[in-house]
Amino acid sequence: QEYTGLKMQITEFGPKAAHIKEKAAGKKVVMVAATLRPETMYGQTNCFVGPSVKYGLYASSSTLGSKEEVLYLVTRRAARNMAYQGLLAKEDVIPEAVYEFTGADLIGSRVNAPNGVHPEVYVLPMETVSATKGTAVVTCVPSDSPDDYITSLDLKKKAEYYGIDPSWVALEPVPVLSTPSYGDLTAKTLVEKFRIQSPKDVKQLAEAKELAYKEGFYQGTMVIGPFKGSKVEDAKTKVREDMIARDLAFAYSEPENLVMSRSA
Ligand code: ZZB
Repeated sequence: QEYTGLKMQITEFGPKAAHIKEKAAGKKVVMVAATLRPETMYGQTNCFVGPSVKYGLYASSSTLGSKEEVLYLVTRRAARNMAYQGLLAKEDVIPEAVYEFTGADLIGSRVNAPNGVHPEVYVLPMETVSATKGTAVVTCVPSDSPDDYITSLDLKKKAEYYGIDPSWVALEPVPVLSTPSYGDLTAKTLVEKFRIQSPKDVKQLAEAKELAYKEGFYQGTMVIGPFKGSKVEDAKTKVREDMIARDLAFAYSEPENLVMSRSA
């Protein structure tokens, strides 16, 4: 699986993240979100972590020896894949974290949202984040991801239950691309069409995600950014290459799931 690793630098450590800031000792901390939709980054409204998922800080290879050292914030599993790809300071070893903590500690921190209309967003909890996919850091694009749309609604409705400030989840979905069937807020349209009520409606969400991927990719036209008016099919690679060239992101891949490749 070929992801784009989006570099979301922490600009402000949240109320429970003082200990992380301390251990980072003045180094930049960059949360790496794994995405398959680099063309949708204009519409980021939050960054999600799994509240009980374990994360760590790992020294990046890109800034080794320079004054501006960078620590990537990902799961240990992702760090291992990154080490093999030369993205960490030490290659071919089981990388050692500078420090480890759970996602809950990151809630309420602020991060850069590269390419985003909203240049900075808050980190929020997403219970359905998988610890064994990507980096377990997920950028929230409620215009085009049904999971992100319904999770944002749920967080808004139950802010107190989740222990978050309502202002952290105040950004509305931003139209990024338009499709003939679902308009310019594909995720909202699909969530309503499938009557999805909560992030726990996993079956309908899987179906909605599949449709959003297909329709967005094959029928979508960009309505924002330098490739406005282009087909998503054409814009996708261009946006990705541009982000990588500007050092906003890097290529991050994961080995195929063994069970899947065996049955394929
Ligand atoms: C931004 C984005 C915008 C995404 C969109 C999707 C969509 P997949 O297809 O199952 O491989 N993601 C990444 N890592 C995780 C994780 N550990 N747990 C839960 N979700 C995760 O999933 C890849 C997509 O799922 C990634 O691409 C990421 O969200 C999220 F408009 O990044 B995406 C129709 C989907 N639209």
